[in-house]
Amino acid sequence: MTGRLISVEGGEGAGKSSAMAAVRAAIEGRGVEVVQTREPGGTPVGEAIRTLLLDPAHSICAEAELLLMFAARAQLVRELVRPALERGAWVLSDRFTDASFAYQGGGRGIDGGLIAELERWAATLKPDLTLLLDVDVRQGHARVAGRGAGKDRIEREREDFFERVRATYRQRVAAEPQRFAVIDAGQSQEAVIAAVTAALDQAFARWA
Ligand code: Z5A
Repeated sequence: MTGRLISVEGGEGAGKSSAMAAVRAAIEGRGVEVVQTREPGGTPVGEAIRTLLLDPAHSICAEAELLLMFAARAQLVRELVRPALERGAWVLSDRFTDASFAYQGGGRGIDGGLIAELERWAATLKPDLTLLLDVDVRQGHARVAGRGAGKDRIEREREDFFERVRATYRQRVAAEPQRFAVIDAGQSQEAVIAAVTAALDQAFARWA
């Protein structure tokens, strides 16, 4: 494989959308093909699973939620990610397996060893670089508060759930510091984009 897999992670209102655009522009600026995707989703099957997962009309137990996340991911890896990496493209994913550790592990309390086993078997890949947009839970929540009744099933969780999600992301950084770039997403959007671009420049230099 010659391609690279880059994921962007963060809690609610962290600003992943604008960060993704900046990452994409930085990679394309170096003449590299970018395949952009998202999780859960990214394939017809994955998008159908996403609709099911985020619909607030459904009550989904933690175990089913985890397995559905990995069902979508297994399909994404085989249908889109691996073929792209094999032809040398870089894959940019809005979330990847770290989100399952953070939300289903930290948030729902599922054993991390079990998630790691699913990662090995169903996901098979780890990102080469993960940009973690870290923001205070209340600050992130305030940014998306206007969504109100439009919140999806997971966004409707309580504040302590998102505190555990944030803490788990930080634990993952501590365990694998070389894979992560932590961006202070509490700053202005301009400062966040500058930090994202700097992190990518460092990665390019490392991989050159
Ligand atoms: N999930 C899971 O549980 N397990 C898994 O394995 C995976 C996912 C893969 C859907 O993901 C849900 O699935 C998600 C995790 C779960 N649930 N939650 N909660 P998603 O990534 O599609 O959904 P999301 O995290 O809810 O995305 P989001 O809310 O759209 O976040 P965002 O992309 O980071 O936000 P944004 O649209 O870029 O910014 C939000 C607002 O803040 C917007 O008005 C911006 O203009 C504003 N903003 C952004 N940055 C700034 C700064 N720096 N200053 C001021 N305002 C800002």
